[in-house]
Amino acid sequence: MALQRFSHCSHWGAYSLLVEDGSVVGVEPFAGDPAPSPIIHSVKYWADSRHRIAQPMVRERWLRNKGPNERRPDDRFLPVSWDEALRLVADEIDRVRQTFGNRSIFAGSYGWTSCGRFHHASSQLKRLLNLMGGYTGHVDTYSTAAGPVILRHTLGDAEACNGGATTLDAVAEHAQTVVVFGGLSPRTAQSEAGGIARHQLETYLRAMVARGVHFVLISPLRDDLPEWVPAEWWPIRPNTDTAVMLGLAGEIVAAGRHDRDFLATYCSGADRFVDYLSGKKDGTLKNAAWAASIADLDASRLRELAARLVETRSMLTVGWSLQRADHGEQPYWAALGLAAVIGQIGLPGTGVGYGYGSLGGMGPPLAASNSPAFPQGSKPNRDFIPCARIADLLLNPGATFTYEGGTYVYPDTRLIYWAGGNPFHHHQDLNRLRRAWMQPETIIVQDPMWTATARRADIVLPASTSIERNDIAGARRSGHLVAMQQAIAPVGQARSDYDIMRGLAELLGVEETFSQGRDEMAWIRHLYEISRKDARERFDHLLPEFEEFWQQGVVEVPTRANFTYLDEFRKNPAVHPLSTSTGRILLWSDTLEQSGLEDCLPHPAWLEPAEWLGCATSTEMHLISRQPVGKLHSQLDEAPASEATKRNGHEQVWLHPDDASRSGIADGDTVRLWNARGQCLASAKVVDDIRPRVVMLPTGAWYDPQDNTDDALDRAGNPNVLTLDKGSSGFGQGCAAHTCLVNIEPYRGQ
Ligand SMILES: Nc1nc2c(c(=O)[nH]1)N[C@H]1C(S)=C(S)[C@@H](COP(=O)(O)OP(=O)(O)OC[C@H]3O[C@@H](n4cnc5c(=O)[nH]c(N)nc54)[C@H](O)[C@@H]3O)O[C@H]1N2
Ligand SMILES: Nc1nc2c(c(=O)[nH]1)N[C@H]1C(S)=C(S)[C@@H](COP(=O)(O)OP(=O)(O)OC[C@H]3O[C@@H](n4cnc5c(=O)[nH]c(N)nc54)[C@H](O)[C@@H]3O)O[C@H]1N2
Ligand SMILES: [Mo]
Repeated sequence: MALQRFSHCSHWGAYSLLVEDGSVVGVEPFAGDPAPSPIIHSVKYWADSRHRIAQPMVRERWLRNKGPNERRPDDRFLPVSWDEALRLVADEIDRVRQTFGNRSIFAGSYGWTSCGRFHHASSQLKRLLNLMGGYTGHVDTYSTAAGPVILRHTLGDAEACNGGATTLDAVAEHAQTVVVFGGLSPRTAQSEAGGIARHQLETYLRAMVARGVHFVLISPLRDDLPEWVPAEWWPIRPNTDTAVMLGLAGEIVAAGRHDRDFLATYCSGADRFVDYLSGKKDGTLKNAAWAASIADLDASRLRELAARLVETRSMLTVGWSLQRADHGEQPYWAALGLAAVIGQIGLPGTGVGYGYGSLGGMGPPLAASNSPAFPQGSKPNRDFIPCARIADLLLNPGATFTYEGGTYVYPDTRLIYWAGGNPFHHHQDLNRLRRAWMQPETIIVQDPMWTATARRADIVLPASTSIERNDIAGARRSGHLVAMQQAIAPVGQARSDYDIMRGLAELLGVEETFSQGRDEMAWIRHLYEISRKDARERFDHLLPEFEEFWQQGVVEVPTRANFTYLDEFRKNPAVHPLSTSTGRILLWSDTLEQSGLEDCLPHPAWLEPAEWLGCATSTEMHLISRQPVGKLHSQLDEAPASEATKRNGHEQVWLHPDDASRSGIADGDTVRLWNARGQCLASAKVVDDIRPRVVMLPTGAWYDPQDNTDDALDRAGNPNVLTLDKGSSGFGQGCAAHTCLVNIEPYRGQ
């Protein structure tokens, strides 16, 4: 049979799938992509993965005795027909909502699933459950929670950390100094939620390099900027950035070089913030020497940088990783405080921006017109948890928690339905999650793969992958819409997420409202037409007819280039106030003062994290569990791009030569990482480009514990057996994965 080409897209890029005899034989990047991700070549491994779920399955133990159970990954699963599986699921949804109420169904269902906007698994699930009276959901994400919560409060919205900050084209054109906290890394910029056709981070970085921008990289790892970017590297102690930001601000204030006009006109509470910096509040002067002692950096270079920040056009970039930590609100707020003291916010290419490069669409111009999204409908009940509080929810029904100034109660969860996410990859302290996971009566997982989560479900529904169905990609942080064409037949008995939900809707009596009578292609066309109409009406931008789009594969949508965040506010704060309590940037918060939280004070403040090198024993190391270079989270862990990053079947942990020799570890040794929460194996990679006393083990290896006990050794190297399951603070309740101390030693076992 002749070679066929299909347009397709994943979170890591747009490409053509080359298909022969029903199999994917090649993948070609979208011609318009200046830096395609190698991960596109992994997608063909979706089709013949040994992890595919062939047909619906039910845990035998649960069938015999429905209710809380141990959910051992080695329990027997029985194959059932789709009719039986859907009937079991529909009955459980109905039983739990009738007996315990809709809040006892947890369907936050966090996860990246596939990039198609129509078959988006959790949106499909939420649309169905909204028609059935609702569910308990989640707010914010694992990616960002502490950050957006504090920015909503202090800037009025979270735009500055969602892709709405000053665009990188403007930074490349205007900034003279760029201070990078965390990273501007093509590694993370490979991915974008909802797909990305053009990877542009390197283009902007090259433009900055060509203009001679002075870069300072403040990060425990040198490779957080490409090696071709000439930068000063300041190997900071993890989780101490807030002290550096406050110390820089304190130096500027002490030198009398702070922008008094900016602070008076655009900020509220600046005086009290300045009092904190000068030590009036707590007797400690926040200056370069103070910051250097906490962050273990050079005080004189901090002083020089403080001067440079006010003497040149300067931009502070703060990665998402910094707020995925204990007190993760603080570096975001402190960076805002520092930028306010410098006074360049709202001017072209300067000020502060968050999350550049954390995803591929963070920094490039945003789409201006509406992007396609499958409508979830409105949620009839308000119950929610902060995204990363899942184990707390299951372990503490009826307990209260605080969030964004309010106090709420954890519902009593009887049923979990998870579609398109892998909590046994993504959640912190997996042993704690394993214990919590025993509590619900029923757990349903919908995924193409036998993930660690699917193995711990009672009913397992095999979803097709995106290459086995049609869909559409396109998101706010993407300048394109991409036709995702079905390239191969569904594997085994897999069904699309829409077909599964539509089948359930039928059994639950809401099919007509759920489907609106549309099949897959009718929905995709419908979603495209909404975007097309908006582009035409609001931006005079003509997108082709649907047929032409579908044939063409990739089309461009209008975008907002050379954007300066807060320029209108800067020009006229009375006409364009912020949506904060005072209309200005909050450097002091009355709400936080009233709430009396000890872990989120009324002003940006240095607070010691629960675990950091400042409180470590002589052998403990700080673990950075960052995003993997060769895959997206746990997806396609077995494909070559991911396998290439492993050694001897283990994920590789990076450590400094000094630490390696002190611990008797040689490059390539199998090592054991452990702390009180768990232990895992990894292969040691000895590198110079990491701060001593820091180890880096990427996320994504498939959790593979030796047995089902608390001290089970995870053989794959999933860092979440080690990480801390704690909210960033009582305000943001964000994931604190980057706050974690571990021990490391050569592995002597078999
Ligand atoms: N230690 C530590 N932990 C972290 C982080 C960290 O920095 N450090 N980062 C966190 C962050 S930011 C995130 S976003 C999370 C990511 O965590 P997740 O989003 O849960 O990770 P994924 O592996 O992308 O899970 C997606 C799942 O969807 C399935 N899937 C793919 N396509 C489809 C489909 O079409 N339909 C259905 N139904 N399923 C599909 C995949 O097989 C996979 O099991 O991890 C978090 N965990
Ligand atoms: N290839 C690939 N790309 C991805 C993903 C993936 O799984 N694979 N996941 C995507 C997702 S969902 C997200 S949310 C983003 C996350 O994007 P980020 O949060 O930006 O990424 P991380 O890899 O967690 O961390 C980036 C760097 O932050 C540094 N860092 C960690 N802690 C600290 C600290 O306390 N201080 C300082 N100064 N630096 C610190 C580390 O050196 C690390 O290399 O990545 C996205 N991009
Ligand atoms: Mo994320």
